[in-house]
Amino acid sequence: MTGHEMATMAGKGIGMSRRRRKRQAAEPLRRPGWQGPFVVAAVLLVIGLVALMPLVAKPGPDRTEIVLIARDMGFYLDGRADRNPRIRVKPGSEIRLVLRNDDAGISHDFVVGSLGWTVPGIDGRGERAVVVRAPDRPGVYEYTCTPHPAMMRGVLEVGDAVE
Ligand SMILES: [Cu+2]
Repeated sequence: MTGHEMATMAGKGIGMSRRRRKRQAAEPLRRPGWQGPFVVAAVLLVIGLVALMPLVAKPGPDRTEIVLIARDMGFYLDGRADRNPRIRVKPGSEIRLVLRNDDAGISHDFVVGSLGWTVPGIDGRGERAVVVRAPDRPGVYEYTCTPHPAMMRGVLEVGDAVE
């Protein structure tokens, strides 16, 4: 290696490190200019998503769904075998009440008269839903099917003992 080559390499080395120093010196000046708004936007986005979560998630802890099946002149909870079951709901909870009629050729509805809840009649097979809100205080109410009140009636219980 000649003295000239060594001098050239040393020169390049100095040149590189000088450029690096220059870049490092420039960064702190540039950072607050363009990165600040992105950080603020990211924080706002996270806050927004967290705030929207209760609206997006449903049914939440206070929104439940009850699926009632009208079959063979009786009411059944979806997946349960007991006829005209005691239906339990939490005080103040919002309930999506679904009535499914499995009796072809027979009309059924679902009414809790004292609460003003009505899933309108379904003529033959089909499904209908209404959203209702349970009373804030515990209590016991009767439900019926308007065309068949003798055979299709049961008790709706509003109480805290509902898990
Ligand atoms: Cu009926």
